[in-house]
Amino acid sequence: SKKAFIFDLDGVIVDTAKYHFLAWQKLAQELGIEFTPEHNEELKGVSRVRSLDIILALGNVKASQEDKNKWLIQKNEEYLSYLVDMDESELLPGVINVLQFIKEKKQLIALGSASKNARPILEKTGILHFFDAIVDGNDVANAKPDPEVFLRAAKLVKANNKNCIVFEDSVAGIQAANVANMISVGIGDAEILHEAKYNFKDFTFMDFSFIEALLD
Ligand code: B16
Ligand code: MG
Repeated sequence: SKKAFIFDLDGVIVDTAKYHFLAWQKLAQELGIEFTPEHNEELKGVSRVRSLDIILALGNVKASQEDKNKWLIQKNEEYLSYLVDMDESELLPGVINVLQFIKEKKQLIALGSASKNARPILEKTGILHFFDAIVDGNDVANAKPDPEVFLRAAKLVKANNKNCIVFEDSVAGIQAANVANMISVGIGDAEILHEAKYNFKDFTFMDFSFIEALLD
């Protein structure tokens, strides 16, 4: 039977983490909160709403829901301003080759992202056509490490969970894949992502024989 390869977006397909960081940092600065690249690590794979709560907690800032809503819009507008000029050059190394190889092997490809901006990013980088299903932050109620995002993706492409392979750069995402009984593949720091079944620094370190071995 066919395998479904489920890709996380931010940190796996594109390096948008740097833009999220700049946008959050701008807001944090305005609120007088110190926000460093180390703090930003904790926001990987985490929803926009939860990210704001983490930042406000860093500065011990209590805020009304009205203020929070305003800041969420402000952050997203700043983030979107960085995406205006985005093109295929922002795809992470090896991504295109892996997508092409999976397609040549006639297997399934899905997106499982926490981001509400996923679709325009796939369009701008020219890879939308590779995807058989897209599940993003607009579709799920429960954020990673809850497996909802990956379970939905599997359902959409009609694949058994055990036939799904998840590529993730966040600890929460690896945990979500494991809870769903999917094959978890960490993309990034193997020490941080030690709960993953397999680890690769990036896709250029992943030989096609690795994918081939997963097929039957
Ligand atoms: P947005 P992923 C996640 O994407 C990011 O890792 C995380 O930093 C971000 O806060 C979240 O998307 C929400 O993004 O503000 O665009 O809805 O890694 O799950 O693809
Ligand atoms: Mg990610």
